[in-house]
Amino acid sequence: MNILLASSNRHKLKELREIFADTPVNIEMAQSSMLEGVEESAPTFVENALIKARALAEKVGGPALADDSGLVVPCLNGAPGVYSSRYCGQNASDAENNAKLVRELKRQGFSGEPEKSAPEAFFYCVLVYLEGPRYPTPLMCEGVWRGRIVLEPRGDSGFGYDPHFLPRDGAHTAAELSTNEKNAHSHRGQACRAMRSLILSE
Ligand code: ITT
Repeated sequence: MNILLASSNRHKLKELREIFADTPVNIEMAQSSMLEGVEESAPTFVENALIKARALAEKVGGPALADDSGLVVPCLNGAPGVYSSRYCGQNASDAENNAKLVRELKRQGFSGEPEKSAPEAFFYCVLVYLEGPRYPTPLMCEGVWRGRIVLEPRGDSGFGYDPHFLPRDGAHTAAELSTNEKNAHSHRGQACRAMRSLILSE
């Protein structure tokens, strides 16, 4: 069974594929032309995931999966939130977004010391699976991964804000974990395992 993912983020694809690896489900990335002009214009993750899944389902006339995710920092009023991939501007790199996150936290008075008083944050992920563009019951699964933001980046695996995210009760940032280790705890891992059960039980 092939499922098309409404995403151009190869890191997401890699993480999702690992979780579906021992199932008959094969996740394929949609061609970028299929998602041209799709605007993630809503203020919540779930609405944006539906926008992406529906746009792709309409394009292909069949099933589509979408992931909308991001980092939420309560002391920054929830930022970067749904703007996580474009926190420092439309085509911002991970490095630029991370630098802005550190700047904003320093502006709030955080110095990075001691680490246990680092600002709290969480990663959020919602996966939406639509059987078709007009199908009335999308499958929706979410995951939350709680931790703190360290001002000094550590590790070089993963993507996005991983080098600054220290999971609760963990000694390593998300970027110091292998994909398997990250998936075992992460927001995307949780959402994906729930979605895997739903799709396989259909
Ligand atoms: P698509 O919309 O094409 O799927 P995107 O990267 O723009 O790709 P989102 O709009 O869902 O996807 O934004 C996700 C951003 O949130 C991502 O670019 C990272 O900056 C951040 N993010 C989400 N999950 C993350 C993770 O596991 N580790 C680090 N950062 C993550």
